[in-house]
Amino acid sequence: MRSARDVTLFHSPQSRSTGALALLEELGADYRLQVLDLQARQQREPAYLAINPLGKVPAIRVGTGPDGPADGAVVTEQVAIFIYLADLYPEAGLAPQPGDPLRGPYLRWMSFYGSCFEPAIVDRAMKRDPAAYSTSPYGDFDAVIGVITAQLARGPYFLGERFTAVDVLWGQGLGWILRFGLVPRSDLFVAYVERIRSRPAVVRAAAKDAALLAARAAAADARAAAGGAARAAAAESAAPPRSPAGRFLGLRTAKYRAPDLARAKAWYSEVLGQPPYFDEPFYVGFDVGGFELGLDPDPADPGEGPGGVTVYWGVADADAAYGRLLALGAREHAALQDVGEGIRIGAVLDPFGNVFGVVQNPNFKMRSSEAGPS
Ligand SMILES: N[C@@H](CCC(=O)N[C@@H](CS)C(=O)NCC(=O)O)C(=O)O
Repeated sequence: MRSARDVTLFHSPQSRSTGALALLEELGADYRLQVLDLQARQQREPAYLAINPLGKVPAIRVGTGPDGPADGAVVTEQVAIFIYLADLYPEAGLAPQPGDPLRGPYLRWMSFYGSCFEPAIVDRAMKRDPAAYSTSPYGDFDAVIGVITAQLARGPYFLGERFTAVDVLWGQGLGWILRFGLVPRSDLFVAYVERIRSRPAVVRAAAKDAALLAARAAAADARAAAGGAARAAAAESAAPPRSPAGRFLGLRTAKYRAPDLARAKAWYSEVLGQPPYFDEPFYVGFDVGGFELGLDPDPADPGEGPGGVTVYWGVADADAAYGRLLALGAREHAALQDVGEGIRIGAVLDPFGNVFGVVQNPNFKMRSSEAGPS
């Protein structure tokens, strides 16, 4: 059976498509997810390039039933998807309709996101100057931020008192760039992002993403265990038997003490720019590029022992990461220093007294995700 409301979202957790997922939740839509693993480059496989030749998420396909051919309408680009979906569910009231005086401002702020804000943010993230004012699609960065600030100062939402699909788009976009330190952390932006992020639909979307990532990590662990068993079996036949118990497999988890678990969870969610994948009153775990950062509230935990251990988390830009940690309330523990060969290393004290290290090491390539945020 086909229906104009039969929506498939091509999605990758914690990417731009999370905004579209949150919108589907806000709309109360009945939708299917087709999940792509960007790190595994599934977005560049022919099957997906047939949906979006640019190999980007989000994309939606509409009007194709579960058994029908893949001939439904395809929409790509966040802004187009948002406009399309919010109009598809007019009863949700998230899209002022033609004739409504807010329709113009609604379309303006939707488009401003894609045609001004994102280009400005990308240039800023790449530390690039914009093109000449007359050529640049956004003018200059400060002007863009000034325009958004002025608009948000007028009400809790982009269209004043009325919450619309525009806010789902901007709540997610501003949330990401606050986390990456690309815009000034003004009270106005922080409060706006929190207002949108705490909406039940947006929380549901974040929880779905966390569950998808946890399932992906569990599948990867199972594959690694199966591969390890196969390698061990092969090695066993060629070499004298040795106990697997003593073999080290690499770093898995760095556990930090967190007597105030709620505060530590909030702080590390901010620092890492992601929610935990494991969240229980007795332990909170974050998946950091395949390694676990754990928070342990147990005051009886003995910690690292007399010698102490400092775990250094790999970063692409140690100065930026260190500065951001300080801006988020960490204190300097070991000043950032250049130890040769382009390696920069330093450590801060997190607000709970743990030593938290960062290292930028161009010579040390990990197998896990050194690709930046998608
Ligand atoms: N113009 C697109 C941009 C989408 C985009 O860049 N998506 C990223 C995820 S945040 C992506 O799919 N990256 C995969 C890749 O480039 O390989 C839109 O507005 O939807």
